[in-house]
Formats: sequence, C-alpha cells, structure tokens
Amino acid sequence: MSERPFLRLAVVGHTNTGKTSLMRTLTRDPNFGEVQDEPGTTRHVEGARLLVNDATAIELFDTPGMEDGIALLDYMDQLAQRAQRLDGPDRIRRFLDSPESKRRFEQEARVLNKLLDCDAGLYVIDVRDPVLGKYKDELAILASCGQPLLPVLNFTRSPNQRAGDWRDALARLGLHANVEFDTVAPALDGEAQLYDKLALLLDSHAALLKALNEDIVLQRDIRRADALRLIAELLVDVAAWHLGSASDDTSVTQATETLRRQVRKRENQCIKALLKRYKFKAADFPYHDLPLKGERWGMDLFHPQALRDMGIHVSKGIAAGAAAGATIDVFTAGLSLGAAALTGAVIGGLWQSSGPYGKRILGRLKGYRELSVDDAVLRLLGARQITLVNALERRGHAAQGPIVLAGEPGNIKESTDKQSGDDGAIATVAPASNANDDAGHTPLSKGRLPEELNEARGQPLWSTLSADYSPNPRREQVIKSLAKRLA
Ligand SMILES: Nc1nc2c(ncn2[C@@H]2O[C@H](COP(=O)(O)OP(=O)(O)OP(=O)(O)O)[C@@H](O)[C@H]2O)c(=O)[nH]1
Ligand SMILES: [Mg+2]
Repeated sequence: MSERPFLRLAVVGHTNTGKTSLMRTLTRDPNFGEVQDEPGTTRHVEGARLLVNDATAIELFDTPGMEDGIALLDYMDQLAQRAQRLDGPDRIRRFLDSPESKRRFEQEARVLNKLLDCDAGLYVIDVRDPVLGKYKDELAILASCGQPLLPVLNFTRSPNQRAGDWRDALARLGLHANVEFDTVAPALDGEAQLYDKLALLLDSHAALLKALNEDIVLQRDIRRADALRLIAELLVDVAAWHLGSASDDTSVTQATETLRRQVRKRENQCIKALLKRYKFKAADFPYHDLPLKGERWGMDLFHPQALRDMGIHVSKGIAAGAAAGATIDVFTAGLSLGAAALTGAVIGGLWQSSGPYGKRILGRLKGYRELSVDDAVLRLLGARQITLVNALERRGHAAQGPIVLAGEPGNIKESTDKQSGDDGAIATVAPASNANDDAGHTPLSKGRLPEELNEARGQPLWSTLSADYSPNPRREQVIKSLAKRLA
C-alpha cells in the first residue's frame, strides 16, 4: 500500500486500443497526448493529475502500447529458466535488468516500470478484437507485476464487439472485475462505474475514490447550472430586444435583416461560451460560425422548417415565409400598459416620466415601428442550446468527429470505426423519432412562453443587444428564475 495521500494509476494495454483516448476523457482534456488510428502513437510515459478541492486525488499515467507480448513472454521464460522459482514481480525485475529491456522491448519495459511504480493499472481493451494469443500473453505479463489490474472494455458500442469473450478470458486469468467505458461516448455515469470498480480492488483508497466520484457529480451539476444560465441570458437578451424602424417596407425589411443577423451573432456567442464551459474546442462544433450566413443547423435559424423540425408550432404567415421570425410589435403589447393608458399618459405629458420608454413612445407617435423576435424563434433558440448541452454532456473528450446536431437531444451516435481526424467520423445527435418528444421536455416547446420571457419582452433595456442596455437587478432575477425553469 502506498503512503501517498493520492492514487497512482497506469493506463496500459495493447497498442492502439484507446489508452490516450481514455486519458483525455478522464482528464476532460482534449489536448492530452497524441491520438491516432495507428499503432505506436504514444512513445513515452506521460502523466496527468485529477484534483479534488485543489488537491491531487489521482495521478494517471499514459503508457506506450504493448506490441509483442508473445515474444516478450518467451524471452522472460528464457531468463527465468536460468533462475529457480522466481515469482511474478521478480521475473519482471529480471527482465527489466536485462539488455533487451533497453533494445527490442524498450516500449514494454517502460510500461512495466510504470506499472510497478503505481498502485494499480487500467488495462484498456479494444473489444472488437478477438481474444488472440498475443493479448493473453500480454495480460499474463502485466498480471505478473502483482499490481491490481482493472480491465477497461473500450469500443463497447461497436456492433461487432466481443465483450462476452473478453470477460470469459479475463476471468480465466483471475480478473473478475471489469468495466465498460467507451472513451468517445461514455455513459453519463461511466466514470462513477470505473472508480467504483477500482475501489473494490483498492480497498485502502476507497474513501478517496468515493470523494472523487462525489466531486465529479458536483462538477457536472455546476457545469449544467452554468450552461443553463448562459442559455437563459441568451433568451432574455433576444426576447427583450426591440429594433426601431421607419414604417415603410424597405426600412422594415432592412431592420428585419439586422435583427436576424444580431440574433445569430448572439446565439454564436452562447455556443462558444457553452463549448468553453464544457472544455471542448470551437473546432468540435465547426458549424457554429455559419448562422451569420444563415446555414448552421443545416438551415436558416429563421426558416420555418427549422422551427417545425424542433416541433415548434408555426403559424400560417410564417410558414409562407413572410418576414418569418420578426414580429411587427404593436408597441403597447410589449408593455403592460393598455393602449388607452398609454395614450392617456402621453396626452397628460407623463411619457417623460416613463423614462427609457419615452424614446420609444415618441418614435411610435412619429410612425415608427418596432421589430422583435418571434416566439417561435425564441423557442427554437432555447431548444437548440439545450440540445447542444445534452450532446456536450455525453461527449467524451477523446471524441474527434464534429458534433452534428440533427435537431433533437438524444444519444450521440458514434461511428463504429476507429475515429480518424482525417475522415472525420461524425458523432451525431440522432433525431428523435418524434420531433415533438424532445421539444415537449423543455418548458419552451409548447404552450405559453415562460413568464420570464414575457416579462423580458416588455423590457427592451434588458437586452445586451441594445445600445441602451444597462444592468438591472430584476433582469438578473429573471435570468436566474428562467435558468431554474430550464433545468
Ligand atoms: N469510435 C471510437 N474510437 C476510439 C475509441 N477509443 C479510441 N478510439 C480511436 O482509436 C484510435 C487509437 O486511439 P489512441 O487513444 O491513440 O490509442 P492508444 O492505445 O493510445 O494507441 P498507442 O498510443 O498507439 O498505443 C484513435 O483513432 C481513436 O480516436 C472509442 O471509444 N470509440
Ligand atoms: Mg497512446
């Protein structure tokens, strides 16, 4: 047992099975090491730390892949013949002292040295492969280090996986505990399962692993709350936004274009912030710049079909494409004042006291129009961000294909081939069979708009899109309450 207050784990296994990918996912660091679909990518041991409350809980070490287990086991047998009754770890040490450990078996020696130096090993397996002799020999060598080994079954989502065969073979070697963990699209509780299994093997570190698991859940909750807040801010900004325009057709058309452009820009800001919060790269969602050109999500944000695909009711006027997404606001509808009260206020000279509304009231009286964003677009905006957040939560940091949102939250469908950065195996979020299913799960999809958004509609100064924006405590409350509702 180690005296250290933290655990040291070596990630070991045959070459090209996803060891570095596992490191990326467990550390949530898409830049860790080098990942390629070819053997021998990792040549040296490289470490990373997992922290709980700023203190190291686990030191994880990525190691080069084992390549020639059969030849190494033969060589170790030869070495052992010259000595009597060596046990496993002594056989390993004898090999590490031999000249071949610096030559032909240099990679393997690095792995074994690291495993001896750690408290346990995670043995990563590509379960699409049959249980070949070379894997059995490699496992026999690793097992003889005398350290606890937890087999990690990777590629379990592949249709031609052989997890059953692997479990049988592992049991024959005395390895009864194992865990399924797909590094590209892990289960939401994948890490918890992995650390729970590890705790069974490492009794003395069980409390540490429990604390790590609790911290993972806590961090996930904080991330989601932050994400929902970002979405609530976006929605309030967009709902509150009003754009003035002269009432002639050309001006209204121009203002509508400005409105759309600004909303797309604001949505992009939100997407970038979400990717950053989940520690993914902008390149993971390569379409996020396109809304400015009106093409992301495969179609224009304001396109009636985009709305329908999200299960959002589209009125006839919008379906016909007429000024879709921009409502020519009857000004008073945006305020909680009736037309009569407003007129009365203006006539009575009180409009000045209505502060920021003064300018709008004047504009209205001079025949100006105000444009604001349609309810359906608000619903779509919200539903799309939630779809993205769901996809980010289910995405491993080893994933290399771009995120493609087909319009609905759902499980990430992941290529069964090994990923390659070049061919861009695509992780998609599969559309639900019934588009309304998902939309039905968000408070934005049907029925009345959340009251927070109705309130925001009447508060043009709450929008950071407005030149007159000023921070406001009520806006803050509304954002908090909307974020809660989205949860
Ligand atoms: N689809 C899919 N691809 C994976 C998964 N895990 C790893 N890969 C891919 O498998 C290939 C090898 O992954 P690496 O993480 O580099 O494997 P490694 O074991 O570190 O390889 P070496 O360092 O060469 O021993 C890469 O193309 C990964 O993207 C997975 O769970 N699903
Ligand atoms: Mg590697």
